[in-house]
Amino acid sequence: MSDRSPLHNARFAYLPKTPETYAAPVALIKAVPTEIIEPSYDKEALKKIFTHSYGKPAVKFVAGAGASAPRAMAIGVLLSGGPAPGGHNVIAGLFDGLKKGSPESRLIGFKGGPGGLVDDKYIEITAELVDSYRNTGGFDMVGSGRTKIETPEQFEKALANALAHKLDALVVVGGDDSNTNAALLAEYFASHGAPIAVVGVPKTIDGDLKNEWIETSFGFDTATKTYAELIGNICRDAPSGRKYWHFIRLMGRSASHIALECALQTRPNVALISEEIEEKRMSLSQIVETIVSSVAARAAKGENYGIVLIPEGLIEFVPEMKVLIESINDLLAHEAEAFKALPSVEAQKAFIAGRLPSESAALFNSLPGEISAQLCWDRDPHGNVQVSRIETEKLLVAMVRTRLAALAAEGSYKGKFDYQTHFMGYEGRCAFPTNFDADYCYSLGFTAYLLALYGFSGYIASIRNLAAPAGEWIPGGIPLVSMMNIEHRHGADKPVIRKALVELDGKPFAAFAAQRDKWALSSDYRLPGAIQYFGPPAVTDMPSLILQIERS
Ligand code: FBP
Repeated sequence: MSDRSPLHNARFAYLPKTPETYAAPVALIKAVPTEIIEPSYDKEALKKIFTHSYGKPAVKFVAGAGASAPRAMAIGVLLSGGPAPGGHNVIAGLFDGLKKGSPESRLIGFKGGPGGLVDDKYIEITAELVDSYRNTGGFDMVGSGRTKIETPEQFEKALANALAHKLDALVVVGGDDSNTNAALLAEYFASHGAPIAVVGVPKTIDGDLKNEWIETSFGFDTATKTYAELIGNICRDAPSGRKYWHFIRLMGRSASHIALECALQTRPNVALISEEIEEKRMSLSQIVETIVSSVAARAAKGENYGIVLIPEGLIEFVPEMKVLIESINDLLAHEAEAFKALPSVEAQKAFIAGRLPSESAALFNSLPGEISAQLCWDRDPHGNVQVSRIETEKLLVAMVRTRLAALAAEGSYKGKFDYQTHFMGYEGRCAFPTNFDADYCYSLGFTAYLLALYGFSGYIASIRNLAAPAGEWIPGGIPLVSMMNIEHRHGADKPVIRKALVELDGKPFAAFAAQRDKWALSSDYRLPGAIQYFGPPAVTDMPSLILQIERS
C-alpha cells in the first residue's frame, strides 16, 4: 500500500506513551510478586484442573535490577477472535521489548489465529513488517481466527509446533474464549514438562474481559468512540430532518458495555441494557412498551423522531428468547446432520418448530420470517449463536409499529412513526486506534514480553491505573485461572473465563439510570465528534467514560 493517506503516514511516527518504568533497560525492570489471587467461584474444581497454575500470585513490574538477565528468546504470537483496534501495537510492543532485551531474539506470528499454531502456518516478524503496521487498526499483519483448541490432537500439535520452533513463550491475544484456551495450553505445556510460557493479552471491543486487575480490554476505547461519533451525527440528523426514529444496534456479543458507553457519550432517547432486562425478566412486549412510551411522549410534543440504542446481545437476555435459543442450540447440536440435509430455509424452520416445546414453538412461529431464519444459522466454533447476524433492531421496529397502530386505533397515539435501522459493529473494529488504545496496546505487548522473560506462564498482562496519564500506569500480570469458573457448555461442565457483564449496581450504570428518564423526552443529545489523534491531551487522550467513571 504505497498511496497512504496523510493520517496513515502520520500515525507511523506516533510514539506510544508507556509506564515510566519501561523507559529503563530491560535489566533494570524487575518482577515483584504480590498477593495470591484465587478465582471467586468453583475453587476446588479449578484447583484440580489447573494443578500447575492455581494459587499463584499477581505480579507487578517496577524499577530495579531484575532477577533474570535479558537473553535471546523466541516468542510466538497469535491474534484470536474478532479484530480490535490496537492489535498491531501489541505486536509492536512485544517486538520492541524482545529486541530491547536482546537483538538476537525472534518473533514468530502464527497466521489466522490458534489454527495457525495447530497447523504450523507462521511468518517471521521483522522490524520492517512491524514498522509498516505501527499505530494502525486491523489484525491483518498475521490475521486472526476463532479456532478453538480442544481435541487431544490439537493440543499435541500445538505443543509439537511450539517445541519445533524452540519457543520460550507463546502470546495469545484474545477475548474470554481465547484466553481460556491460553490457560488450558499453559496447563498442558506445563504438565508435559515443556518450558514454554503461555501469556494472554486482554482483547475485545465488547469490553467484557475485565475485573479489578484488567481495567478494560483493548479496542473498546476506539470502537466505542467510532460508534459514538456516528451516533452523534445521527443525533444531529434526527432533529434536522424531524422524521425518523433511528433504531441502532451495537456490537457486543453478550455484555452491553458498548451500548452503555455510547449512551453515556450521546444521551439517546432510549438505550436498552441487556443485563437489566434479564434481571427484571422483561418480556419482548415490555421492552417494546419502554420504546413506545418515549415515542408517544415525544410525538405529543410534536417530535416524531428519536434515537434508540440496542445491544447486539439483547436477544439472548430476554427470558423467553433465551429459552428459545437454548432449545434451538440443543436441537442443532444433536440433530445437525438431519438439519443440514434439509433442502430449504422453510423446511429448516418447520423442522425446528416441530421439535420445540410448545411455548417456544409459538414464539418462534410469531417472529418475523427473517428473524426466525437467522436464529437457525450456524453457531460459531464456541457454540454461540452469531448475534451479529440477528437483526434485533428490525424485530423491535416491527413490534413497535404494531403497538403504535393499536394505540392509534384506540385514539391514544396521534403521532407519525417512520424509522431507519442501523447496525454498527464492523465499522469500529479496525479503526486507527485512539491514542489511549495505541499506548495501552503497546504497553500490553511490552508487558507480555516481560511476563515471558520471567516465565510467568498462564498469566494475562494487566495494566492498572489507566485513568491516569500513561507514565503512572502500573504494569504486571495475573494468573488466568483467577478469572475462571466452571460453566455448562455443549452438554459438559468446562472451565472458562467468566464474562464481565454490566454491573447494575456499578457506577456507570447508575450514572446512566439517573439520567435516562430525562433523555427519553429530551432532544439535547451529546455530540462526541470524531476521534482526534493530534492536539491537546484533553481532546486526544481521554479514556472511555465508563473507565473514567469507574476509576473516579
Ligand atoms: P471477540 O469476543 O472475539 O473480541 O469478538 C467480538 C465481536 O466483535 C462481537 O462483538 C461480535 O458479535 C462478534 O465479534 C462478531 O464476530 P465475527 O467477526 O465472527 O462476525
